[in-house]
This record gives sequence, C-alpha cells and structure tokens, in this order.
Amino acid sequence: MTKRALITGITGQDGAYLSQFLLTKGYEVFGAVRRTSSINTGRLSELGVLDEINMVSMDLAEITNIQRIVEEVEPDEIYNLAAQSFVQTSFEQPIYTSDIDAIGVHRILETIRNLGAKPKFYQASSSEMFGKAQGTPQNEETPFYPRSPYGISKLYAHWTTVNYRESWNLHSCSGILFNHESPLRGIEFVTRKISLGMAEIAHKKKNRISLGNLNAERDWGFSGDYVKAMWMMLQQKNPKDYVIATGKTHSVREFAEKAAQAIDLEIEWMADKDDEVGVSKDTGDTIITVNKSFNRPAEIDHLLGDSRLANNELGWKPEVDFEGLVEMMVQSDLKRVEQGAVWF
Ligand code: NAP
Ligand code: F7E
Repeated sequence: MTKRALITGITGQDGAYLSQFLLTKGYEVFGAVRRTSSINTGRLSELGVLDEINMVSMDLAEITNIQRIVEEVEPDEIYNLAAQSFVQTSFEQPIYTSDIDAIGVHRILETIRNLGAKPKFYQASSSEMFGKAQGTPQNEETPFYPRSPYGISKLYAHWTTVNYRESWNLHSCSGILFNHESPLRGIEFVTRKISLGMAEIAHKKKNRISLGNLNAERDWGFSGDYVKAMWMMLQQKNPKDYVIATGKTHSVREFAEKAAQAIDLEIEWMADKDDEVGVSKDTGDTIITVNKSFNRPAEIDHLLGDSRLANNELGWKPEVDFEGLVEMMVQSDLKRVEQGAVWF
C-alpha cells in the first residue's frame, strides 16, 4: 500500500529535498504550509516536485488546526521540519520561537497521542542543543548546553519527543542534525549569504560581503544527504535518536576563502581599525568586511559531530564533502545571478 507522509516546513530547504526523496520512494506526500501573505513554493518548483505534493494549510501555533489536518490526512509518517529556524532571530523573538519550535512540537505529539492509529514521528532536532559543547566531537551521549532561545526551544522539543516515546510508546525520534546547507538554503544563513555574495561579486552586482564572527566553526554537510537519514530513522523497528554530521569542521573564514576560490579570487586577511578585512590578492579590492551587528549575544564557537552510531545502525553516511558543498552552492548562485533568477 502507498505510504503517506505529512511534512511540516515543506516550503523550507529540507522540506524540498525530503519531499523529492520520498516521492522517489513512492510515497504520497502531503505538505503542511502556514498561511502567509505570499506562500513560498520556489524551492519545490526548483526541484520540480511542486505539482506532486498535496498542500494542506497548517500552522504549528494552532492545535485545532493540527488535529484536523492530521485526522484528515491519516499519515503513516510525520516529519516535523517546521520551525523559526534562524538562531539570530530567536534572540529578538524568543517567545514566538519557543511557541513554534517547542510548544508547537508538543501540540503535534499530543495530537498523535490522542489518535487511534498513530503515525511515526520525526523531530528536527539540532546541534544547537550542544551549544557550548561539553565534549568534542559531539555524539548522542554528549550533554546539552544550548546558547540561544532557538537551541533551548529545540531542546524542549527533543526531550518531549523522547518522553512521548517512553511514556506513550509512540514511534517518535529525533535527528540531531548538524548544519546542513544547499543551493536552496535561505539567504540569511552564512553559507548562502557568502555563496550568493560571491556570485554577485563575480557578476559585478556588488563589491563586498559583510559578515559577523569569521572564526565560528561548524560541521557543514549537504541537506540532500541529511534528509535521507530522517527517512532511515523512521524505518527502524525501534525508534532512537541519532546525530547526523560529516565529522569535519570549518570556520566561516574558510568557507569564505573556498567560495572566493570558486570565482577565482584569493583572499588575504588584513587588520583594519579594530577588526579585519578580506582583500583580493590580485586586485587589492576589499571583498569581506566585518560588521559586529551580526554577532550573537551568546555565540557557539565550535561544533563537530560524531555520527558513527547512524553509520553503524542506519548505514548512513554523507556523500558531499565541504569542498563539494561550497562549489555546488557558488555554481548554483552564479547561474541564478546570470539569469536574474535569485528569488530567495
Ligand atoms: P527552513 O528552510 O527555515 O524552513 C523552515 C520551515 O518551517 C519553512 O517551511 C517555514 O514556512 C516553516 N514554518 C515556520 N514557522 C511555521 C509555523 N508557525 N507553522 C508552520 N510552518 C512554519 O529550515 P530548514 O533548514 O529546512 O530546517 C528544517 C528543520 O530542521 C527546522 O526545524 C530547523 O530548525 C531544523 N534544523 C535545521 C538545520 C540546518 O542546518 N538546516 C540543522 C538542524 C536542525 P515559511 O516558508 O512559511 O516560512
Ligand atoms: O550561522 C556565524 C554565526 O546563521 C553559522 C540553522 O540551520 O544551523 C543553523 O544555525 C555561524 C554562526 O547558522 C555571519 O555567528 C558569521 O556562528 O548560518 P548560521 P547557525 O546559527 O549555525 C543549526 C544547526 C540550526 O539548527 C539552525 O536552524 O556563522 N556568522 N557571520 C554569521 N551568521 C549569519 N547568519 N550571518 C553572518 O553574516
């Protein structure tokens, strides 16, 4: 029988790749979108899957809405990818962030608990929960120490997912995913800000990119690889939580250097007043400036994931490495800028 998946956050980066993946697996895909002034289906169109998805209207803020949709759709699997996912914004909108990212998840789990036939549930947990990391590399045993309202909200959702598994026997699990990026990444995140910025510099649409903390280090993978792990987790007989990461970490500075190389620029870092700038070795033009307004009230300096458990038990491993990811993102943005087709 055809399986039904309900994906919240279908209009986001992971929602697009996951729906594409589940469609290739023969699933009937239902995508939950929230009502906004202009619904953003660009990513689904870009992957060519928009017409194959059954769109339903659902906001994580509204429990009656969640109940009605879940009862109507009768999914076999629910993938909860919806969230206010930008860490910086969570410092400005902490209450909203926790309403969606923490209580929103509780609303879905309560809905499932009250159903007769209970769908399996995947929760999009995050390496932000490790925050000020209490050990390196971080795995399923590493204690959590979140450093933002986003991380705290995700931790609440994470433990709620665990608790509903233990208390009510739900097939619910959390993927603790480290940063994953792609050409479909939102432009507010640093990797896409850099890849798009470099493409615009190459096409002479802008001169420089302004960044915050150049020394922050992240374990960056490819979203297309990570959504497969979500599905693998829900196919396990016994639900469990897994760390998903590449096992390599790089700084924002290194990401910028690699992205510059993709447009044939070599960056040299120089002191400038009380900060530094990234200058083209060839032309002497300033390409990167530092703007402290992008710094966070509490930063996470270093993240590095250990996904050996997922490798051993799920057979999951990433296929795209750091160099491949940067190249893929810059090339995609070069094409978009050339075609005047940058839309998110
Ligand atoms: P994203 O591109 O920001 O997508 C977030 C999605 O959530 C969008 O579709 C958004 O809809 C939707 N959404 C926001 N508020 C909502 C609400 N109140 N009700 C219903 N839907 C709502 O995020 P992503 O990068 O694909 O990440 C997917 C999930 O994984 C998120 O939960 C994120 O926190 C988590 N995560 C991401 C990473 C990563 O590195 N990407 C790592 C770990 C965990 P609109 O289009 O209407 O805004
Ligand atoms: O920042 C630094 C910034 O916003 C990465 C989300 O998907 O991954 C993501 O959260 C680092 C931080 O992602 C700029 O200070 C420097 O240290 O790309 P980001 P994030 O905060 O790591 C986790 C796993 C999630 O779960 C989240 O949903 O880069 N940084 N300069 C900058 N960051 C931004 N955004 N902009 C800058 O100009």
